[in-house]
Amino acid sequence: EPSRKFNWNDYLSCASAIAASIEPFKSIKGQCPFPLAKNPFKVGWFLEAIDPFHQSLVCLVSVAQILGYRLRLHIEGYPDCYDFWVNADSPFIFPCGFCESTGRLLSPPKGYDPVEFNWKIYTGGNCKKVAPKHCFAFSDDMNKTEFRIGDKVEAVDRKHVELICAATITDIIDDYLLVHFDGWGNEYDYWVKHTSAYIRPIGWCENNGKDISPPLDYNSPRPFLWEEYLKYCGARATPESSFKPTTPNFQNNTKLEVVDKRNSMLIRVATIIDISELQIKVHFDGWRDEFDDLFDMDSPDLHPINWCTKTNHPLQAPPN
Ligand code: MLZ
Repeated sequence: EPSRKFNWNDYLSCASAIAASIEPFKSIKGQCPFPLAKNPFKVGWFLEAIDPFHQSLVCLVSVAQILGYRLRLHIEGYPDCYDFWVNADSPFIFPCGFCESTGRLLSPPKGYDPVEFNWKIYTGGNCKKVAPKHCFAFSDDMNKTEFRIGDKVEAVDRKHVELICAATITDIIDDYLLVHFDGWGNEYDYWVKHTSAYIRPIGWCENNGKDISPPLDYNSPRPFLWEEYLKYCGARATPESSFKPTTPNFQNNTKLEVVDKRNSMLIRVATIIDISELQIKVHFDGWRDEFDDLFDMDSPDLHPINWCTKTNHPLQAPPN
């Protein structure tokens, strides 16, 4: 059991290293970066979740595995290779019936028609149960932001962070926004907190001397002119005053606990080795540099030291 043997105090003093401050984690996870409650979920329970591979979709999932405060979710009707891990307080998981009661279309298990599919029949015909509502961190579906669905913004493409593109807010849940890139497929869509530095008001690129990626499907005059495009779409730009971009203040050369994306079940001892405007680069202690990995600043897979111990999750100690 690597988690029992590994002791952060000894490790930090031996390496004369310092732990990452918990401040940046607060700006990602909220006031308390360490969960106060136990993981309330049980293996086999059904719930609804944002599909991490196609974030505009909410799909029916079941809990396949529980590890400390994390869950491995299985997308019903799809192979296990699409299983994914979330924290139990993820804002992107919902009780069964969420889509139905909020006017969204649930993505059904493979082979079912999205309109005909009835989650009650599907989950009732099985010995699994639906996860009770009190398990979920999300409280309601209210828009807690000044953004409106249909608003135009400039947004960073998470898959190509060097690009800032014309985008539309296509859904809102609580204080999270769904970003869609105009003219592009939904594989680039992502959810982001409304205070994120990934979204900017229109005109931001121009004011900051950066090129904007124009909408793909718009025969734009060169250079791309937002004013004309807004008129063409009949859309509103979110007012600049509604943006409150915050950047977590991570520090170089500090230690933390990080999910290994090559095997997301594992959380490893790691060091921040580079910080850019939107991402941090992490080195996994004891591993070769080729395993260094980039994480978005708001990634739910970055944790302060002792997160694993406090949440009863194994921590992979650096190999000797
Ligand atoms: N080179 C890539 C860039 C895609 C950028 C999409 N931005 C929303 C391509 O052309 O596929």
